[in-house]
Amino acid sequence: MERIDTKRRTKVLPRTERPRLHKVILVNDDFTPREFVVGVLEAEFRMNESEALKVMITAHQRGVCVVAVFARDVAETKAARATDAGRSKGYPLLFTTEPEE
Ligand code: NFA
Repeated sequence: MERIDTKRRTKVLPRTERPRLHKVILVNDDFTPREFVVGVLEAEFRMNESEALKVMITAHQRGVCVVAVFARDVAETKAARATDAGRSKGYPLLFTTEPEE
């Protein structure tokens, strides 16, 4: 019986794509005290005071600032914890996440 030749002759090269990193973004608001934002950045994102001040001021002046990039689950957890820290004090402080290009 005639058999159909199904043997693959072109080699399939392994291609492992790395999962995209996600940015944590600090969003400005008119109510959260500056020192509180700095404290959250230090505690949740392990920044020193001058790094935290820079990020806070950038968000204050431009509306948003990228805080750091992480694997998606880490970014989402940190953004949620940092947002909750503000909410627990009655502040509208907001951290969001978005995938890197
Ligand atoms: N805009 C806030 C203030 O003037 C400070 C702030 C900065 C809040 C960055 C949120 C994010 N008190």
